[in-house]
Amino acid sequence: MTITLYGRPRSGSLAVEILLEELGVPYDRVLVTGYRENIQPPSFAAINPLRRVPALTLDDGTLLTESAAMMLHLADSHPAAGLAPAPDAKARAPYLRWMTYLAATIYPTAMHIFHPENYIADEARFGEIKAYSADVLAQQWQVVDGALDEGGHLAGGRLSAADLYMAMFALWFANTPGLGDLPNTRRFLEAMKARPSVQSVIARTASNEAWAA
Ligand SMILES: N[C@@H](CCC(=O)N[C@@H](CS)C(=O)NCC(=O)O)C(=O)O
Repeated sequence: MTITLYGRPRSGSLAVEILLEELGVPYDRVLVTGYRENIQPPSFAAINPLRRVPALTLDDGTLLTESAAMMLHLADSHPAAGLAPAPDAKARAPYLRWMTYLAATIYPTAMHIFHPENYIADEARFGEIKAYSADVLAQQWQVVDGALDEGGHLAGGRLSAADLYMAMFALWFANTPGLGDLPNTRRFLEAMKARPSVQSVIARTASNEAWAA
């Protein structure tokens, strides 16, 4: 069975797609759109009851939701790629710290900015939520900016899946003032954009190549 990634361009599937490219493992992509328009295929609710992307089915049929779980599992299960510090390595603790920080701190703040409708019914207050969350995100970015080492990595002095996960959020917010002022993150983003894995995913998105329906 081939690994299948359910997602859509520029969504949370981006990091998983970049990691799969880095690992060089074959995978299929299934486009899932229409969450808000209520036109999502009902069959997707069986895959993720929250109807959010990404979702991933592994080669043995195991289903995963939660982007961080996908990043951790894929990196751990391909040790030859060296994208996850071993459980007994010193770098494992900071690796888990930043993986979790991105998933539990940065991601929800980003969702408040992109999807205020998921948090409050009153449309008149969307602008307030977005502006407040943008300030919160700027503070959260400063923390992660300070964690990048001289080589631009979050853990272990080398590229890890945590960097690839962070690349997704940096790409989402590349043009926002909060990120623009942070020199380490700016350099990090440029280095990530130069990686063939990131370039191929971005090129596919830019050319709007359809995912398999
Ligand atoms: N905790 C989940 C969050 C997933 C999530 O919120 N995905 C967003 C896209 S980035 C989504 O599908 N939102 C539905 C929508 O509002 O379109 C994860 O890490 O995978």
